[in-house]
Amino acid sequence: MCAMPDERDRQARGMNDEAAPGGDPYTAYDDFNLPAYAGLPSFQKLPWIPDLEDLRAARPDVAIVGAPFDDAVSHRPGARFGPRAIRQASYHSGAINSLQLEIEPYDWISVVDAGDAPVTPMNIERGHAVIERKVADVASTGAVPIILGGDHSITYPSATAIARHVAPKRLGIVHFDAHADAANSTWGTLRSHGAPMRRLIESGAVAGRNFVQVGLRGYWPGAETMEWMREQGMRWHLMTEIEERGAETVIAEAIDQALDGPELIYLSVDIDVIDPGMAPGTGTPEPGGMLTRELLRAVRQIVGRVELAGMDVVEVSPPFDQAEVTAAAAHRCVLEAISALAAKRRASGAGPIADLGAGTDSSGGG
Ligand SMILES: [Mn+2]
Repeated sequence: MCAMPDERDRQARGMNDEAAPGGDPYTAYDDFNLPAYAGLPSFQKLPWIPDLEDLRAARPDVAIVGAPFDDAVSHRPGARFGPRAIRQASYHSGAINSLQLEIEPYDWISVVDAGDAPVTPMNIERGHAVIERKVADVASTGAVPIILGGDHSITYPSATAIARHVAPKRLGIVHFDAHADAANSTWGTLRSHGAPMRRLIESGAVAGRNFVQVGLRGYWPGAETMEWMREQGMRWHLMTEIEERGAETVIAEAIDQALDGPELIYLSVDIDVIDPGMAPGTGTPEPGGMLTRELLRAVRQIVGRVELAGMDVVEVSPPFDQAEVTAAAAHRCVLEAISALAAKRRASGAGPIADLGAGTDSSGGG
């Protein structure tokens, strides 16, 4: 899958082909440039490199990681199917061109799909352990991991791995969500998807004052939990604040708060921060959320300004989705982050990488 296309393929760029219409029905397209629905469904048809040694050899700038785990949900299940749905939620193939940032990201950074953490069902501890190890392994290659959930409990092992990786530098977290996810437990389960943020603060992975939440609304958690959050120095921006001040102003403040001390940011996006009218495929939908366009703009704003150590997009539950709209929103959050990272690379004065979209050599396995 990662073999370098031959010269003829280079000229057949599929949906980006500027060449005159050809009469040759056997024009060759490599898998990367075939239509999105053909071939293997890695993220954006990027090289699939699940093996750690192969990943070390490829040395990508960014690696997608699937965390197909939903054993810790409190309500609707289905997020275990999220990584596959997000990977497939795109009609784009080949090189992409961000109109928002005026950049073809794969010209500037190499991005691969590192496959899934080897999760098995019905065992929360094992699921979290293998996710933590997978994220740690990917980070150890120098790539920025972008993790596709999975329920939100996966942020506990994932951000833990990133915090360990960046130490002694410190991590701040910007967390988009309808819910604070800072309960002590739900029904007595500490690894619940309602509790990962408390685990991260308790363990010391991130300081409470640098844990910043955006988009909270609705009727949970209770006052006791909010009081605990206050005691930790956590900062949060309710949906009502976004309504009153506008998302861009609020996000700018959230960045300042998360980076008040730390050098790096972990970005966690619960797709339920978007209004369920625009993102119905999720486990605990709460009416009155952000617009998809506001969230995509926020991802560009954050990744463009901070040093991103890792990111996750969680709580996409495909069985409850309609026409893949929720999976597409999650997919675009990832593309916006990739594009913003590429724009930063360009702005740093670094030159472009190889002129082929995948941006890696043929050393990848899988
Ligand atoms: Mn959440």
